[in-house]
Amino acid sequence: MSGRDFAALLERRGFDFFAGVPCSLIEDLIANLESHPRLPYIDAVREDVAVGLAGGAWLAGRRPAVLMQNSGLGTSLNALASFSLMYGLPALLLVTWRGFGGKDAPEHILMGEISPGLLDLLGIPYHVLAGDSLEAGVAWAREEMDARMSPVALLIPPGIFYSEGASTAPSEASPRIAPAKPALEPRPRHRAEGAPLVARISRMQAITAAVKQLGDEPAIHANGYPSRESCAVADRPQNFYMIGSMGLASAIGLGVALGRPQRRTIIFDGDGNLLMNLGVITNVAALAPRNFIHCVFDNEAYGSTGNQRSASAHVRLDRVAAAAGYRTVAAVTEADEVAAALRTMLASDGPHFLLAKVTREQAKVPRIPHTPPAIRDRFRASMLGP
Ligand SMILES: Cc1ncc(C[n+]2csc(CCOP(=O)(O)OP(=O)(O)O)c2C)c(N)n1
Repeated sequence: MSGRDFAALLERRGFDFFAGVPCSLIEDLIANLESHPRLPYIDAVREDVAVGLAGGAWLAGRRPAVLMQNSGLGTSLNALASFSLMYGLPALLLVTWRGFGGKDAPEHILMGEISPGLLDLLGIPYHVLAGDSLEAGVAWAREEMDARMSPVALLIPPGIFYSEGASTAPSEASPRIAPAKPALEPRPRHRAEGAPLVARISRMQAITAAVKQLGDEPAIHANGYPSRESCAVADRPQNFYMIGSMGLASAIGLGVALGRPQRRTIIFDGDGNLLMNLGVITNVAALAPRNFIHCVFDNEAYGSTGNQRSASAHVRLDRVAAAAGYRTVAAVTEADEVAAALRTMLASDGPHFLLAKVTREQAKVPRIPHTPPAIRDRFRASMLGP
């Protein structure tokens, strides 16, 4: 089947949101989606980001599919285990099966051997696609993901899709670059121009100031204390609390924002969370969703695990966001500045980036009292209505 016909089949079955990282086995399908008049395809920077995007899109009412090579199953294990499976978020995983039958380039052999076993271990049901059962495979996946409220996979061996216009441009050998010498001395803070930002308020104070500006906007919270403190300040159905899936707040938020472009979407991120998947800001900047507001509570530490230092003491994340191409960027250190910046951002087109420097102080707040499915259901109801 051609990529175009397969895209049409997916559309007939109701799939309306696609995110992934390319594999040559589905080159034609991706080329078709990239230029499709109706079906959006997000070129995620990593497969776990695509899983986050798909989950966010489902929470916003879409029916998502994730495209990945089976090597990306390795990259997305934690996103699948502690996000899609834990919350119960339906998605179709289209996983190409490199290393199929033990015949492929060396880097694919082991992953090819263990791919079905990995899906079994995760408890993700799958079918192996065959040329004469594509229709039935997609129908099964659609039914199964809704019935189970879970991701399901279609493993795609080589030779299922033929190409209508594949590019065969040879990849250029990358130039050799000498590795930088590791820095042994602590580096000065914020070596870029301008005075350093000195944290004056706690994350709890910053979150309190931010939450007061919100109406019914959905807010996606990074795992750990950002979630816990925000829940203690104001537990709202529109709050999606990440319990695991560290690093995915911005990806999930991007999925929500793209899934419901008319609703402003806020991300309450941590510096450690953002650094874990920094590449996602290039997805945000490239797609430039106007309704996307990215707040980072930057304590220059992995606060939730004991305040181990993070790289953001040396790297101004707001400048990274500005360089990537966010529409507006602000960096603040006071509660009234948090409030004022967020007010402006809520009233204007984004994507916006708000860096709030905060101290490492941690409030004594309980864990999130809701189960993952309860967080999912009340959030989705707040997006779609009863
Ligand atoms: C993949 C993964 N690695 C490590 C952890 C442990 N962990 C949980 S929260 C956290 C720190 C998050 O730091 P940050 O986003 O800066 O938020 P903070 O707690 O400082 O507010 C870590 C390392 C995890 N949950 N998942």
